[in-house]
Amino acid sequence: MNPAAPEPQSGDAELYRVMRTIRAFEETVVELVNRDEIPGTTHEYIGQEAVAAGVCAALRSTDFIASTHRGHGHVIAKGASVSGMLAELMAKETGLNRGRGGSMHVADVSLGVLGANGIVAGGVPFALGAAWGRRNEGRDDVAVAFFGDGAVGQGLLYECLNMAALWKLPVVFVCENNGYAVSLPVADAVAGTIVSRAEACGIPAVTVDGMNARDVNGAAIDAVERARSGGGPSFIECITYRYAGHHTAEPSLKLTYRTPEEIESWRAKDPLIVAEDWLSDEVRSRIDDEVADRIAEAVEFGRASATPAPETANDYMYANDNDRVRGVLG
Ligand SMILES: Cc1ncc(C[n+]2csc(CCOP(=O)(O)OP(=O)(O)O)c2C)c(N)n1
Ligand SMILES: [Mg+2]
Repeated sequence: MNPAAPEPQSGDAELYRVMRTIRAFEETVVELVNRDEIPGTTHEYIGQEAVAAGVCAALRSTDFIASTHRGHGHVIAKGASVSGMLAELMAKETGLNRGRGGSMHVADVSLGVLGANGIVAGGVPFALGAAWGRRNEGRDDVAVAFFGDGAVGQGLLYECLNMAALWKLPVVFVCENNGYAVSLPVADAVAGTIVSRAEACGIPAVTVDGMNARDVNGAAIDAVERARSGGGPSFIECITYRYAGHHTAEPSLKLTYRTPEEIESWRAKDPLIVAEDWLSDEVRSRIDDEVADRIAEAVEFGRASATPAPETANDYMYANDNDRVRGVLG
């Protein structure tokens, strides 16, 4: 613990535990992708952990989140089983979605996780729908829409900002501005500021240090409280950075859109290093050990699990309609 560090706050250990879990999970995922134990490519969340941890720490289990293609961190932070997630990515029957969803469609509706989403900005209307539905039921649950800076170029986001403001929906818009949409820098894609877009709809908007889980959490607590008490939507822009490529296949492409110096400069702001200052060495290493055990168990669980039987490939495609699907397809 750094003697010049700020006073400990309740929740610091939990924020650190969630971030360490996401980091360890993602590092393991990269290894398993490289060994072909996870099919396809995945989008790593490494570097952005403070956003998922800080936002989800402000939520209850009955609140909703709608995620993105870079969704593992959000799903873990909302409380999903790490073993179930890893098995899902390994396309195993024991996965959260029986191995059918994979990285970009992992979901756990029982925890309010409406799913990762392969369509840029595609999860945002899910959050609006969930918020609207819950409010109509007279409940005070809140829905968070996570999206990247790339979603700022999607018209769908503006339809959602407009509707959420008009209908005063209990939604928190969380923009993870990691500086790039694939290789396109934000400065070449977004005119003006990101928050001004929300402000144009009358939605209160703030920009926070997305590498600092306490800062993100503080903004999220305010926004969630506003939404829960009928005050309508809020918008949080989190300035963050991804250390890895856009996805696990990027290293083989040898892209040059960012310099090693730029990546290095963000390493000093690593959200885990920032949070290390808030905890004693003892607490930190206990959490590190617990997380390492949990991830090792998840790998064992995934490896020991069966892949879905080929004849079940069409199952779960339509609700309660598997016979029809089998009839049509074969
Ligand atoms: C509607 C749509 N357009 C294009 C793509 C291809 N695509 C996948 S990820 C991505 C960039 C997204 O950037 P951002 O929203 O900043 O998220 P980040 O990858 O930085 O987390 C694009 C263009 C897509 N998936 N969906
Ligand atoms: Mg981005």
